[in-house]
Amino acid sequence: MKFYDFYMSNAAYRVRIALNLKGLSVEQVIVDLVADEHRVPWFEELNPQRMLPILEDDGLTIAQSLPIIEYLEEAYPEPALLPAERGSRAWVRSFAQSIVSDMHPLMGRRVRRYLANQIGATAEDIDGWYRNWIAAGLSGLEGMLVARAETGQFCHGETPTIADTCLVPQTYNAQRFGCDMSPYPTIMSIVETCNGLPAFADAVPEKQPDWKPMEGVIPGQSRESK
Ligand SMILES: N[C@@H](CCC(=O)N[C@@H](CS)C(=O)NCC(=O)O)C(=O)O
Repeated sequence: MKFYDFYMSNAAYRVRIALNLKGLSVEQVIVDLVADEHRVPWFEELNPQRMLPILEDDGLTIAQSLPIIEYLEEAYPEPALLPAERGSRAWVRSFAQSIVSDMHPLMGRRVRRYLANQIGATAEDIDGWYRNWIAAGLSGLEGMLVARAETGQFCHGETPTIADTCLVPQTYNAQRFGCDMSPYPTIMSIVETCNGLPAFADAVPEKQPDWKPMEGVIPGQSRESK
């Protein structure tokens, strides 16, 4: 299995967690998004959407983090990352989709780049944009967790599911941008439990071989110096 990865990619981070939970090793191919390596011909041929992550397995090329994780779930069912009961499976998928489809697309690097370069948004404007969508998304997720009897140490019950593989990277990102996480105690308790597991801890950007201090809100502007 070949996995096209970049330490800073939130979507790739989800897949790294799933691979670790399933104990799968991959040949990691680093595609440096900051250096625009996803916009070179060989990568565009691999993924015309010009996005990470990509998994290659068994002659297949799979794009999109959730379909990749669902593929791993079908190909390598143990340990299960989806609950057995179909209503619970639907809930886990809907929680994951709330992050992957509703939150993350509003915050990506290309969106921030467009806001800065095409709309003329300042760093402050972009910070405000980011915080607004993080707060809208996380408060909805907190509500989903609080409302549900099945919420346990993890988003669903007492073992990690696909919901956790999406939640942890999204909160990592929010913390990286200095968002106030105090309104989300249930989320933060789950995240702490997850990060106590090697599968999650080993997937963090800082532990990746290509890690370097991250860029900030506007590409080219480092937040680490702040
Ligand atoms: N829905 C996609 C999102 C993929 C995505 O946003 N990838 C980002 C990195 S996290 C990317 O490759 N961005 C390239 C760019 O912004 O130009 C997934 O879940 O895989």
